[in-house]
Amino acid sequence: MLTSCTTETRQTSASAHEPAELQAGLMAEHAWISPKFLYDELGSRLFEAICELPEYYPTRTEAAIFERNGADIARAVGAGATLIDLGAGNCAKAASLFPLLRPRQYVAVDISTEFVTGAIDSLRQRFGQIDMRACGLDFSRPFTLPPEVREERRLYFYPGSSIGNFTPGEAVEFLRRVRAQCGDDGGLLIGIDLEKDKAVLDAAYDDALGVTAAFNRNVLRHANQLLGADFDIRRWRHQGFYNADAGRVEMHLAACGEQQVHWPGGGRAFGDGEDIHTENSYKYRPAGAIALLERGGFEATRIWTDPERWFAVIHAQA
Ligand code: AVI
Repeated sequence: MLTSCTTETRQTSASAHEPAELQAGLMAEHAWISPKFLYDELGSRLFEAICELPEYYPTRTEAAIFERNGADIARAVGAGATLIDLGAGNCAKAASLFPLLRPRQYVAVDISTEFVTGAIDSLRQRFGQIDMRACGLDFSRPFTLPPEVREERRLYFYPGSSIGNFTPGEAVEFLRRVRAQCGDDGGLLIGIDLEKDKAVLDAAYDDALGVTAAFNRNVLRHANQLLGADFDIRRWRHQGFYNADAGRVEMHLAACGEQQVHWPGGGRAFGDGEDIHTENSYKYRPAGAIALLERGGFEATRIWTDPERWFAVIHAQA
């Protein structure tokens, strides 16, 4: 695991156990690939494109909540914090809030170090007064922030409903890890997607242009690279749908015809229609979201939603 922060550009140190993790999922009775493998460089760019799609409401709905309630949110969280952006990507969301939140230090944390370091380099030119750090680490596992990160008033920022990509049990563990790195004066500003009509959710995760399909199928290209596998990407079909009983959107890749996939030291046969589960995206009711935060050791102080109550931004304190 890579846990150092830097102000210089450097290479991602992919974790050595990734091929083993991929292989274990592919060999499971119902094959699966962790959604973190969706985000190689191309996957991160495809996700940026998803956020522009008319069907994918979370990004614009969350942005509208920040736009409409900016002053109120800034009052609730207070200025001068150490803003720790989990899954920062291109850092655009946090940067748009700098004028409101006026952080003293900004720490952009992401599994993709190249992506986040490049973003920080250009932000530094615009916001010279904020101390900025890029930090490459996989926060889906236990993590420790390096000593350069200020301990005072840590405000964790976790927008975009990425918490929905954990199971509720994993989400609680994740929140507890954040809480442990928070200090008693810290807090969390989090975006959480809410339950809504199946038709809206189905369209958001299976868009007309096929961008989400490309994003999902790209995980096989990434698996080919990491594992030396020979998935024939054209022979896998995207599935993205709301499973109301489980309270989550699921993404799968279904085999088009029987096929044998090989990788050094292993392989697997897939039957026609057999699928690989690639992502869950849990949707919560407001009360469920607050309860989740409480189980994670936080107390929700404020909740802001859009008029249709499709999405919630919550401030929680340690
Ligand atoms: C990053 N995460 C919150 C997205 C979501 O909505 O679960 C990932 C995504 N998968 C398909 N479309 C977007």
